[in-house]
Amino acid sequence: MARPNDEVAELFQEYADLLSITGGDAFKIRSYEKAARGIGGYHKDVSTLGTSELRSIPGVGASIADKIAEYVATGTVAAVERVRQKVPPGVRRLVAIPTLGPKKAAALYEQLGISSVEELEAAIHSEALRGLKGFGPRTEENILHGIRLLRQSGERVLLDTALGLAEEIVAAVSAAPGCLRCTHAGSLRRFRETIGDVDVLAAAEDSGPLMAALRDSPVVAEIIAAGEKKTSVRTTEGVQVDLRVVPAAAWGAALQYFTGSQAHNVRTRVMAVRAGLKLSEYGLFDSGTGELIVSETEDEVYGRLGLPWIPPTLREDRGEIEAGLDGTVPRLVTEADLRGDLHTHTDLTDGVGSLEHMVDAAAARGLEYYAVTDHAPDMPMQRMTAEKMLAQRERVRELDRKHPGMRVLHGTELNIGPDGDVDWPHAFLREFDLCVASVHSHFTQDRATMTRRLVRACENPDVAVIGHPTARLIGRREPIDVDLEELFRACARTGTALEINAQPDRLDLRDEHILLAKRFGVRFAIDSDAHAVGHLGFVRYGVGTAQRGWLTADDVITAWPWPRLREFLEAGRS
Ligand code: DGT
Ligand code: CA
Ligand code: CA
Ligand code: ZN
Repeated sequence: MARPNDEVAELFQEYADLLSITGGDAFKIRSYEKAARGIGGYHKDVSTLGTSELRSIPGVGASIADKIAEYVATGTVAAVERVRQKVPPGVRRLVAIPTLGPKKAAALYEQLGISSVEELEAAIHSEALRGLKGFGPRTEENILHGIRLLRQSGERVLLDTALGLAEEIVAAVSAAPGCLRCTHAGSLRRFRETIGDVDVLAAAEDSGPLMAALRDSPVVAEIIAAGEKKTSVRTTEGVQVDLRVVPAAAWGAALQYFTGSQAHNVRTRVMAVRAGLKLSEYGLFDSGTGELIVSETEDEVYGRLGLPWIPPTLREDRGEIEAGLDGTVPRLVTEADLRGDLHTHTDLTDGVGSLEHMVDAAAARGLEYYAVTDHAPDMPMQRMTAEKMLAQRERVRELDRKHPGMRVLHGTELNIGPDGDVDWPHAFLREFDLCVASVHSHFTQDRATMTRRLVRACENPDVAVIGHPTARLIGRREPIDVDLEELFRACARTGTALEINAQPDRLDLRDEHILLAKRFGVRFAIDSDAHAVGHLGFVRYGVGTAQRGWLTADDVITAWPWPRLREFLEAGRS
């Protein structure tokens, strides 16, 4: 996704929060929130659009289009700056606490003068919030929990933020004179779900121009350290980036070293020693003569250690070394293996793309099948009805005819109720091509109740996929408490797939749980859960996560050809 869109979306969301803190008009607040979603999900870079085209973005009218143009031209929006002046930065930070929100933040500031997370914590402990309207003991507990979550997610950023940043920096460094190679390494190359800092590696004889290219990048806010071998900077978004430059002859060894993980590297270093070699950040050396062994590729490095090349997503010391020695490293599922997407939304519910637009974009990605799965009625704010669903189905059937190369499926995302029931009766559900079912409420049930609830959903013959199975939001909401092994057994027994939801703030199921589920014989659906055209590409994060769970294309139903998937769906229903 284009970065200017993200910047503008974030700015408008901040504006909505600020307006809400300062008691702004509710309609205006909602319209900026809606515009933020529309812009964030829009498929074209807003900095390249004229005002009339800006107005065709969902949620963008004349005045918002002007503000986008103002931002593109000047880098700021005067109206946002004005309201920023009125609210201390500490109060804005309060809004970032999960479950707090702008209204409560405003009340805390106005009535108690609380203007930082630390002050809020102290106020709760000294019971200063007691008697404040809308703040019971339960709220206090939620706020403290929210503060803990905020601190846990700490300085780590989500995959899409880190990857967007890395791509921008790799492009800038690659364009510098004398740059022979450049790529990102570290946890980002391993597709860990959150990224501490972004590691970029380059090869050149002379590192000077490459380091300069990084320092001069417009995303850099601060230079932490500038050396000949390594430069560290902090970006405007607060992310640290380390650039290391090595000679081309050491590229393979350096890339292997800086990709990590540390646990994996400990294993490879020991193997090197046993082979009479020394493997370090400076290269691969003969430990007798101290001579640098030319190792321009990782392939050569692993080869010297008696191993096949190991995919970065496996490098966590979770058995990949043993598999390498045995010759049993799996052929991992790749993005090119994916044939379809089984969980997506449109503007009929909370998406921002129209049905036609979403389907066209899916076809342009070359998908073989694509399911539209808008929310079901038990999620009240979506205002879904059976009539709307049936009307959408007609349009889906038409689009299916319009795209002979792609099967357009009509599905829905059901809500798994507190007892495991779903929205509609069987007679209505069986007319869908498939149903995804997800937990969207009652997140805090005890483990036994939650487990029974999910197992019942699996046992429902119309439910083909459990969406975002643990319902976590990274850094914002804990996973539900469920007996995973019980759930995995139920999935395997009933032929229900578990989703690997590829939204970067979900990645749910996560890697370790995927590894475990696979042992129970569970199948997986890598889905974008797209709410906008620009989200369809999120599947790359789902694939990275699936790889970290050691999955092959055979484990992933969205990598299966349609006839095999159809059989799976039918078998689950009989
Ligand atoms: P992060 O940044 O916390 O998300 O995780 P990584 O894995 O990117 O860790 P980072 O940035 O500290 O270092 C990048 C890679 O460099 C790491 O995966 C392995 C390697 N590395 C860094 N420090 C050490 C070390 O002290 N020993 C070894 N063996 N490897 C290291
Ligand atoms: Ca790192
Ligand atoms: Ca680093
Ligand atoms: Zn959902």
